[in-house]
Amino acid sequence: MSKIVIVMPTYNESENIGRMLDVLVKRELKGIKNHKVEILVVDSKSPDGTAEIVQEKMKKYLQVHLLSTDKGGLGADYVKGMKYAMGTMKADAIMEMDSDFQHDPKDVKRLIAALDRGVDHVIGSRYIKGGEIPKEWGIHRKAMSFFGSLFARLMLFMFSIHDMTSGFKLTKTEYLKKVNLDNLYSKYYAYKIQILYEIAKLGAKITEVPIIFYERKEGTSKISRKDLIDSFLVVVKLRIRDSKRFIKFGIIGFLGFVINSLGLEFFSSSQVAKDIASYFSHINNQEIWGVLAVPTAWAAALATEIAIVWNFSMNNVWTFAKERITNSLKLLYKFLQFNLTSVGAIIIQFWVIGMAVKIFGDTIWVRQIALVFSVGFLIVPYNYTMYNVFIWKRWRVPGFGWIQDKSISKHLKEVVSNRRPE
Ligand SMILES: Nc1nc2c(ncn2[C@@H]2O[C@H](COP(=O)(O)OP(=O)(O)O)[C@@H](O)[C@H]2O)c(=O)[nH]1
Ligand SMILES: [Mg+2]
Repeated sequence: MSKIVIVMPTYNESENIGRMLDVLVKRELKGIKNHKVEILVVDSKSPDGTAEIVQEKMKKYLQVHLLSTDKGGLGADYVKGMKYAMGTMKADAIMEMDSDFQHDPKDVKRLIAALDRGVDHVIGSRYIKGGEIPKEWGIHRKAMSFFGSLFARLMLFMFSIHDMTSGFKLTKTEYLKKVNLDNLYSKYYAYKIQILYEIAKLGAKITEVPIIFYERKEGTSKISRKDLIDSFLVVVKLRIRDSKRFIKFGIIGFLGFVINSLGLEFFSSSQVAKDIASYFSHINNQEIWGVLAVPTAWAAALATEIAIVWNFSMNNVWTFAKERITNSLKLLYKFLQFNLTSVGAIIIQFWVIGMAVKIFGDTIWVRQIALVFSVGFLIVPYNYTMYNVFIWKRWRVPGFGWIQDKSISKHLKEVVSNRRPE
């Protein structure tokens, strides 16, 4: 039997908290037999007497606990509650739930039932079939909530999660313990997005269960306009933090381009390129194959090969340092494989630059503009795909054409859509 702690933050919820604890303890928790469920109210010294009401209830209900904190923001206060629940209360799973009845206490058992199916993180979701946001919300608020969630999904490659900002959720502490709760980017509402993202990366199995998010009846909402900006920043920071690899890839690629460009100039006036091209001088006036007789086309191929060697070795020691190949036999094998995948790049350069000088004349401008064109539009997308799929094997390529980060996509598949019971 595992222990579940419902962490419930409150700030000025005297109109709600008493009734909420009654409903939970007297009605909802009674029906849950296979878990020990307790409630931890995290109150931030509400001036309206919320804590006193909780203390009253604690005399009657042994399952209710109170943690009084300074007001540090919803995220910061949740973190204090989670730590207390994991440490002092030894929780195996933590439920996050609002105290204002926007989350229906009846849904507690539905979230727990999802956990019992072997899931690590259950989201009470407003954006899957059966879920709802308040009908009373104006179009502005609806759009903001929906597009906010969509933005986070796209930026963080979490396409299969529909509700990124739900406040009603259940998480196994096994995963929460691995998240660095002291260094979250947000102290406010956006902490939710980060925790969800981090545990998805850790490999938690995630499920969404549809919930109806009701309109608040008593008290007032504490969410503010700055939470929108805060959420935006959290998503962007996470993206940048986890895109270091792409940035490194870009730097190596840029230097590779400079090498390619200098190499092209060097070889186009070299004897080597002329010698190779002279083998094909008899087909010089053929429309397509005549390009084989163009020395600059061969210069482009040679320069490309040098850039390829540069890219391979530098990406191996720097960009993909974690997956770095060190065994020398394997390195040789990979290098050959890499060259095989790069044949495409050499052929692209050969034809684009060769054709360009054939048509527009062999000047430095034509060569360099053709190089920029072929690298920018053809080589970069081609190479990055090849690297990730074949060489360092970071991507899998699902049927739909979306290319996702393997570490995340693996764990986001299971989206259970069970209809809400009446
Ligand atoms: N401890 C604590 N609780 C908070 C804070 N801000 C909001 N809450 C509680 O968190 C829950 C959700 O807040 P609410 O204002 O209803 O947000 P909304 O549902 O997005 O409008 C409610 O139970 C609030 O009382 C805070 O800074 N500290
Ligand atoms: Mg609310």
